[in-house]
Amino acid sequence: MVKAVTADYRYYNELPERGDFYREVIAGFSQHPRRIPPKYFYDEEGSRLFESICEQPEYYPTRTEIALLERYAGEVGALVGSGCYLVEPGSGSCEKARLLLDALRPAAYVPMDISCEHLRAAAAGIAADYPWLDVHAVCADITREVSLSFIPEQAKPVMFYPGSSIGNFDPDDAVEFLACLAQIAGPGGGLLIGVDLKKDHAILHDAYNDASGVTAAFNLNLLQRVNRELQADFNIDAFEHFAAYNSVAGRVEMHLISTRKQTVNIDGHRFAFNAGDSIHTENSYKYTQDEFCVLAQQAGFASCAVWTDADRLFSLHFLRVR
Ligand code: AVI
Repeated sequence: MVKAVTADYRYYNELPERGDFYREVIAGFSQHPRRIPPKYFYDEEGSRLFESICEQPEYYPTRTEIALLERYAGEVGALVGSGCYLVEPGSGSCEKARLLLDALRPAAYVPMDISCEHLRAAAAGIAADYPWLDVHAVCADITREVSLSFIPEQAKPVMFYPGSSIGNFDPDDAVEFLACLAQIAGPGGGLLIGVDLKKDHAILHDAYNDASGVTAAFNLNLLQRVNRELQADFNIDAFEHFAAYNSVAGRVEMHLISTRKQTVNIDGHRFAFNAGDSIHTENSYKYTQDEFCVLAQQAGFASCAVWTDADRLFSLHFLRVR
């Protein structure tokens, strides 16, 4: 059945009634160094800033991955076959899925994101532009268990996880998360995933310290979000963005550094900072092609194909559940 040409899509909200934000910030502030999970970057303003990061000349991952998707969508389509359920956890603006839809001709597209308004707008755009496609938008925290009971049992889902967001998990958690994707995909299902590669440290440094200061604004917006949503009184001017490659751990680390001695109040909890104290806001692990294949194998996937750009900045892997 052909669907009518309307911005028509199905919407499911799987977020808990009372968000986990408060609990996770207070718990993260009891650790040393203090930390806030990176998934909380993506409120409306954070999602907007992230899209702007992706357009910065220093931030090579987005344009490199897009070029790979444009170039190899046909090869991916030949591996996947038509009629799959294309499931995209952390779909953001859904722009990268657009590069696959004509080559894959999936039966349904399932964007999933924690940022509900952003998700709804992106899903409506896809539904309007691809009237032949079933769109099921799921607002969820993808780091928690999510039920996708509307996917028929005979469908072989193909998970799509671009952007190297897998790098934002610590390796053990990455294996656990990939294992969840394997479970949703089921035996014979697939995973198309973008993975940022290890490279010259100067390229990495610049990518997370763009000259226009967009990454710094993205990092600092986290404190603005805590102020807005958790009745906190962070003085944003008293923290600064810090990002550097840690070559021992193989990751770019982002921190917010207190520039002075100060006390911050979050909904009645008081937290003291000395000058130089850090809030660790993100890790972005980089992998060699082989390191990532080992990780994916531990999660139950077998590698089918890997594409990289000529400068070996970024990789796109297609894997099947064993
Ligand atoms: C979403 N994620 C893959 C980005 C990254 O590169 O780790 C988030 C980001 N943080 C700073 N710039 C981009």
